[in-house]
Amino acid sequence: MIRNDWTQAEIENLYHSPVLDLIYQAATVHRQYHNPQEVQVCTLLSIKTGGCPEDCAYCSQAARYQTGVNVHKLLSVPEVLQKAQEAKESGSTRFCMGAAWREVRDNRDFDRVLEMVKGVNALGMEVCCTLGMLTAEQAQKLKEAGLFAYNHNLDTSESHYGDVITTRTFDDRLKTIENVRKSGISVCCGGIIGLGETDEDRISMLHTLATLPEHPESVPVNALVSIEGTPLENQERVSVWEMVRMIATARITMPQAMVRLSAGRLEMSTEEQALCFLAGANSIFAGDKLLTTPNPEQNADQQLFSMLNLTPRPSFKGESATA
Ligand code: SAM
Ligand code: DTB
Ligand code: SF4
Repeated sequence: MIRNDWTQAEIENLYHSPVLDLIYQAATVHRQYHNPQEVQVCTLLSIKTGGCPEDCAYCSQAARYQTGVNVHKLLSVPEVLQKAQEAKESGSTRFCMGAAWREVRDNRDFDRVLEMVKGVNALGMEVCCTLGMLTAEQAQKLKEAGLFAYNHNLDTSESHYGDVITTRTFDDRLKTIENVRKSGISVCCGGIIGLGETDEDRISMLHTLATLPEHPESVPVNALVSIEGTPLENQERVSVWEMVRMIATARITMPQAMVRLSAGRLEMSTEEQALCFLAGANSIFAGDKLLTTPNPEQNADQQLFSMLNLTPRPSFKGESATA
């Protein structure tokens, strides 16, 4: 049964259960709603890199921090379609384009992104974008161009939000998510752990997600990749048990969602990633780069899939491909 009325206390109880019980429960729910052998493979591409006016304390692309990121203006449509084709050939079924923007503006850059969306959709891939804040009208235009999903993370709890980002609010995030939802685009929304938040903050973020009128179709769980030059450069790396608790609690409270083991895989062993899949993760980012930081090589992921008997999930599963 899908519930949107989870209480904070219920989620807290789940999150703090003995970890092996939590994994067992999540694995059980996972098997009721998904084929546990199937893992979605997504590829990310940064289509516009760096120079962002926001102050997200974790981000390599905020202009105000000296991170050494290679700033790049918006890529051309053929460059992007070439990357999407390569991603498809290496087995990805979802292609996600990220831009270091605070929000979308109605200008020629947005028109170009709409062309990219049309082109990637025509390749038969699920096309996803993450471009910052969107109005309802912009969401509608993306939908008409064939956008399948939009990523916009809560990042952290409402109460920790102001310690991480001051240039926009938690409510701004919720508003964009609502605009995406209303347009009929699939919602991809999750967060990051390792930002100096408490367990209570993690539970509260999951509570916000699990009590949305409709759960996100996809919930990325990122471990902070600490970036030199940002205010969070010295944060300690999160342990696998913290990732497992987040993934398992997301899986139990939002059974139908794809739960994505997102940033942070490079530092994880095969065994640690296997625990995350057991706890209900069923999606990853593949390709040697996330947006600006490294990710496991294709060879390593092929070995991971073969070792754990995993198969890539087909695109548009349970959907009709929309044009
Ligand atoms: N600028 C847009 C925005 O902020 O919505 C889109 C791109 S932004 C890089 C997408 C998401 O990536 C962020 O919301 C955050 O959750 C995640 N992210 C960014 N930097 C990260 C890092 N260093 N470690 C983990 N996750 C990160
Ligand atoms: C998400 O939740 N994680 C991805 C994607 N959505 C856009 C981004 C991870 C970025 C990690 C840091 C970097 O490579 O810059
Ligand atoms: Fe800009 Fe997005 Fe990075 Fe924040 S997370 S600084 S909005 S690119």
